[in-house]
Amino acid sequence: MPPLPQCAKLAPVKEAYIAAKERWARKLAGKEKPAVRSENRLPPGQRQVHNFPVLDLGIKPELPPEKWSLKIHGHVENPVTLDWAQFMALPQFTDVSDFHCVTTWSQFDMEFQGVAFFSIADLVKPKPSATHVFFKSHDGYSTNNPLEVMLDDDVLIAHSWNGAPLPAEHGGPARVIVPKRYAWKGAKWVREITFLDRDILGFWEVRGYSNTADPWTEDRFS
Ligand SMILES: Nc1nc2c(c(=O)[nH]1)N[C@H]1C(S)=C(S)[C@@H](COP(=O)(O)O)O[C@H]1N2
Ligand SMILES: [Mo]
Repeated sequence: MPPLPQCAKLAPVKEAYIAAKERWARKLAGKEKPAVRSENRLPPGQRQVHNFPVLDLGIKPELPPEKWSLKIHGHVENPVTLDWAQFMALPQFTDVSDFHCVTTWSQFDMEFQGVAFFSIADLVKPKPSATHVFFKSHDGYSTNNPLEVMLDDDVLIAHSWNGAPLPAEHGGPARVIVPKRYAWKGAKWVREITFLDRDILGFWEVRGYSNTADPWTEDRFS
């Protein structure tokens, strides 16, 4: 019997991380074909809009870039706190994706530019124990996602939208975008990212919203 391939011995998250890294290498080299989208791009129960509504907790933090920082820590080898210049010096990534809000509006073909979450992970190097990621924002908001979800090749921390700096009401100077989840899974005005060895529920997740938040199965409430 041939020996098991090396990856079969690795923890599942480690395998997911390596698979994501390979996908990213292909994508950044321009070799990755765009992901096959569903025939019908509109998830069930959603309607398409052509504006970009604003949803927040009634607080709009004022964050000039010189006051901005992003702390990234937890179960990682290299915890960092990035200032704006350091964040902007990371590899830049542009991706067009659809945006689905749980309040039933979807907007197609949103062009976001920023830093791929994968580049962030590559910088801080998650330990094998890291399984989940928790986000904290300047308005007191928080949300959480499995690390595997965050390593998808359309997930980014966006600083620009349709070629212009992300407006403050949409989370500027920088927000998280997780296209395959309802939009509450993407923290606006993100200030802290913690890699965890377990799941911790965020602001809406403790208030009855689904923890998985998959628009295609209408996974809205828990
Ligand atoms: N910091 C922060 N992030 C947040 C929210 C929030 O209130 N505060 N609302 C979430 C929800 S419910 C949605 S639908 C989207 C809305 O983003 P938008 O206002 O840019 O449309 O942001 C998500 N991220
Ligand atoms: Mo939302």
